[in-house]
Amino acid sequence: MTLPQGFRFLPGYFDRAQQAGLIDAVIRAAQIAPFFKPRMPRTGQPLSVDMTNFGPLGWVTDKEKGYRYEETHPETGAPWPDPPALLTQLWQEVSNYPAPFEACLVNHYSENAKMGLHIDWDEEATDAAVVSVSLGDKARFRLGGPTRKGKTHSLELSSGDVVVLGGESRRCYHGVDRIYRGTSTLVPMGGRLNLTMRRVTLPG
Ligand code: MD3
Ligand code: FE
Repeated sequence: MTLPQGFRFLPGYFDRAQQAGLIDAVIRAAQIAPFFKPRMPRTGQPLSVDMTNFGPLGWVTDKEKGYRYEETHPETGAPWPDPPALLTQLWQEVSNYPAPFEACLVNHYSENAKMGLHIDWDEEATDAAVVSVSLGDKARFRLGGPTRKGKTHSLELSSGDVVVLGGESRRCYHGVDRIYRGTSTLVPMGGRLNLTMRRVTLPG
């Protein structure tokens, strides 16, 4: 299978010191904006990851209102913390988008967490790439095509890797099948952190 157009894999983009700095920023942000348990629309079924966000907007989901972006934390009502400068810089370097990202979703995967195949489609600015940073334990990432059926491609994502999902890849199904426990010692609470930067509203 050939990878979709617009998909870029940048392994080892961040060195170990930068990875540690980003993890530290997440832990400090989580003191202001604690990790919350996202729940599926209607059923209220919990996702296996925990989440928080950086930036003017944050992605949230609950039983009552479903998937959406909000300016404030669902439990504290406070604005999301500012993103670390390194992420703003990364977006400028790789997104090729003329406006800054608005949301940086932080997913925490403990050893048994996974994310089923889905498409990210809650943004108006679907012309903007999604930029992802992996930190901590390795994960098996799966990338499919624009329909749920059809072939998928598996990729191991390691701490410090960056993935840019632009062009056609932005509309592709993807998910995380498994976490390889204990493959990194960088995350104090263990497991894997994934940061995804997204432009939500159309600029201008
Ligand atoms: C491909 N996160 O938060 S990041 C998500 O590792 C999400 O936590 C995964 O899927 C994770 O929505 C995968 C890579 C990624 C992010 C967004 C995409 C791949 C994507 C959007 C479209 C296509
Ligand atoms: Fe996604």
